[in-house]
Amino acid sequence: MSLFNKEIETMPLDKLRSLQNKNLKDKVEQLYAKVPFYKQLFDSNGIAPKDIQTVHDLYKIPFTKKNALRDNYPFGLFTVPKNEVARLHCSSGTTGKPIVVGYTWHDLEIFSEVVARSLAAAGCKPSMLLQNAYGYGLFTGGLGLHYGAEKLGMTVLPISGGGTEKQLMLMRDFESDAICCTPSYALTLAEEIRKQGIDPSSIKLKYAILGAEPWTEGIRTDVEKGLRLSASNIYGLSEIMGPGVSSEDFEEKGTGSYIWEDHFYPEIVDKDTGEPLPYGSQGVLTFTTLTKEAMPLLRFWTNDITSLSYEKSNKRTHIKMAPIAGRADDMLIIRGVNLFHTQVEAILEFIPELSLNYQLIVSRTGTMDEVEVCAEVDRNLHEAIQKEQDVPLQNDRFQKALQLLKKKIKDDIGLSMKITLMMPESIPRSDGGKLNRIIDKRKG
Ligand code: ADP
Ligand code: K
Repeated sequence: MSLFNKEIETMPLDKLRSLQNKNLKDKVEQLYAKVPFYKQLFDSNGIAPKDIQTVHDLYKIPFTKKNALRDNYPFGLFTVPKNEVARLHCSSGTTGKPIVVGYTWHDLEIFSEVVARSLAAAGCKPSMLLQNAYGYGLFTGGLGLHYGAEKLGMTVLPISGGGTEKQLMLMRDFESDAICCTPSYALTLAEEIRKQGIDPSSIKLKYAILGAEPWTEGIRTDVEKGLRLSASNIYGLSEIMGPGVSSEDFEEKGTGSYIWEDHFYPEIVDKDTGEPLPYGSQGVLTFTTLTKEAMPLLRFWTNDITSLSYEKSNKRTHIKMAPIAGRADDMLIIRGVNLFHTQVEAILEFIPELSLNYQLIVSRTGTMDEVEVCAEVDRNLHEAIQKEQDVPLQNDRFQKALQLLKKKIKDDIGLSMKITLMMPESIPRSDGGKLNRIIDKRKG
């Protein structure tokens, strides 16, 4: 099947645009009338709702950034009174108060619809059993995947994140067909299966739907090999809806994730100037919600860095986004060079002596910023070498890998980094949620 809503997912672009434009006009009028923040934004910038006729007029509207949600905490951006809100979620604010988002019943319907489309795109079918290892609670992941899977007609195991032993037991006993979690937690599960010597054929998983943090092709390979399944990306954020804003098709893996653009209109803009960028250019992703009722947002600045393209899509007409390189606010600036941890990850993928378990440690001596890459060596090779050598990390093969990593980082990224080889299992793993790959010691 793979397409959950064929009519919408394959709608000709001109028809899709008309639908978007019609909904956009309604949304703008509604926001102007009901949300003081937007009325003020329009008035103070000399924009009237009638100035926004099509998605091509969006550039006239200033961005809505995260601070707008903080300033209007908790319900100031809602278009409806609290008693008309069916559900509230929060996303982890970095400081103090969280970001609050609200959904009407209709919003929850749409949330389920886009997640159902995403699961179908990832290969899931009605009647399959989904082990939902996304966190349940204020985080949008758990409940978001849950209702989407039910809408598709799947059976849901609401196990939530963590509890690896139990995950592995129920996965085998219930013969789960699919699992959703963070990519780093999928790696944890794969590693445990190996370590415990669990017979891989006792695991029936066919599909993994992974998201909530950036990941690269190397991780996909490790997860797919370790769990013997097909792993696809799912992307989203609370402010716009939650997971299911975009998703990969399992038969078109590696060509980007379809954005369900009948509901979420994307733009890519320059991270410094905010200027709209053409398809293919990398910049900050923004979304305008076209159908959301409780808390619609115009040109919401996600801070996520990616690019958009129509070219490679074939099954569906909707636009695709490239994998997220990172969040603009997680981007390290080291001696004038911009750095995302995914860039180091993408290099590690091609060095078989090294695993994808790594951490970047950023520190400052005097005025110089330094990055140290702590890279765990490949476990199998380490085991093999250990039989002949007391200090396997000193082995030539590992030392050559270290030099290669150093050189590739210098060539590809333009930075000299200190490389420290680490023993297998010495770097922290995901215990159920997102994994922090960067330790910034400059922040005290
Ligand atoms: P929180 O902020 O509490 O972690 P959110 O779910 O709102 O909760 O986080 C959304 C953010 O997570 C996105 O803006 C993006 O940075 C990241 N994210 C979500 N899915 C993916 C994905 N598939 N790939 C890369 N990053 C992702
Ligand atoms: K590798």
